[in-house]
Amino acid sequence: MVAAPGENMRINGDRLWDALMDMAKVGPGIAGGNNRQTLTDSDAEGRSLFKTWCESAGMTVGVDKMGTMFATRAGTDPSVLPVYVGSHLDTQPTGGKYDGVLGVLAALEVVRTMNDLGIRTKHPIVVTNWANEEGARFAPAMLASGVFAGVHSLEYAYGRKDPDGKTYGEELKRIGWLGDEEVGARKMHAYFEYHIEQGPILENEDKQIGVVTHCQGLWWLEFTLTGKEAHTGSTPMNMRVNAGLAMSRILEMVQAVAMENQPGAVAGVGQVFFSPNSRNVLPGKVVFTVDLRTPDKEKLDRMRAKIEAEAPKICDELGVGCSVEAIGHFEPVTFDPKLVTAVRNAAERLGYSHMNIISGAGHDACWAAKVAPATMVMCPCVGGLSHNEAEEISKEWAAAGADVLFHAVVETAEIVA
Ligand code: HGY
Ligand code: MN
Ligand code: MN
Repeated sequence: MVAAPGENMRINGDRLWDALMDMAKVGPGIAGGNNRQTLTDSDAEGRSLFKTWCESAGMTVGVDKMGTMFATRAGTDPSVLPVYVGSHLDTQPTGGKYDGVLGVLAALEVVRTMNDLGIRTKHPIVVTNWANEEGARFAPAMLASGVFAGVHSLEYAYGRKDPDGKTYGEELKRIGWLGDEEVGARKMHAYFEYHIEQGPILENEDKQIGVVTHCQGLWWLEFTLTGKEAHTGSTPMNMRVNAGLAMSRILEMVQAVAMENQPGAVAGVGQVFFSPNSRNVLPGKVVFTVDLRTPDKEKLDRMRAKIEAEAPKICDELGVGCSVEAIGHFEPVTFDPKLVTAVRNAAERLGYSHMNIISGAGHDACWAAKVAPATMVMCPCVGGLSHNEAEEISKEWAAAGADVLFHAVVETAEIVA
């Protein structure tokens, strides 16, 4: 066995960048990014393109019953577990070109480079495209990797509905990507995920590589407030049962709870539904999701308890009904120290500046870490901006992280001379 790839071994940055730009043409957004939401026709188109690329690289593609794609490059020893490496091709409705996509296409680039260099490894390599990482259309986020890790049942996942009432199971069948593999039947020797940071730290610290040691935990708390539909013009202020006002006061309270728990806590709301959502009707129902995160488990649960205790008091003052359901959760994650070291050693071997970092965003690696040793590699993004069509990275950043991924994956998969 060769201990590790030579420091001169690098991926083909131009080929990686071309793949990113070609995939970005599938499901374009309206401002230069992407809208390739889970289980839409554009998701299906992106999946087919990715499958073609994998097969051209000599890999065989399997699909499980959640629609997650697994492209396998054989190892020399079929008796050992594969090294998995991947991320997600689905995007936010106003997503960028790199969130998730960089990790999937960099994993493909690792295999393409291994083919170019004639590298054989003891462990197979499996390039993975997890279905529904974003949770934008079907909550919660990381749904398919959650089923894979045994956190969600397949039945729960199939029943998740989008805002139009369509279910995950129906849509997966409709786009023709319902696979036959049992979800979670695959066992992993290790899992790597390469991802843009989606925050400002690496760029501000002028570091090329994030050595991801942890990921912060999350709660998604879906509030349903019940007011009384009434005329916005003729209803006196003292007669209103104003669910919209209650929501705004709850958002202020959520902000205050996050600020009371600095540093290292975030909370906010990205999605609100008013019903009937008519300009001159006070809402009878308001539904919104609080997204709460921190790397500290005790703080995470304490903040959730505070928010869930304060919200009903706010609503009571206004005569508004209040119910809450936790629709998403994962505890803070500690990634595998051995794999974290492999990433750090690769960055050093390749001469890339690097720093330890805690992931602010959630990733499929968080669930993979429940069933296998897992870790991540990060690259900076411009202005720390993500979940915005203006998300941007440099070609050099993309390639540097992919080089580190290549070295860490190939080393873990054990090169056969
Ligand atoms: O919400 C997240 O952290 C991820 O982008 N799904
Ligand atoms: Mn992502
Ligand atoms: Mn995302």
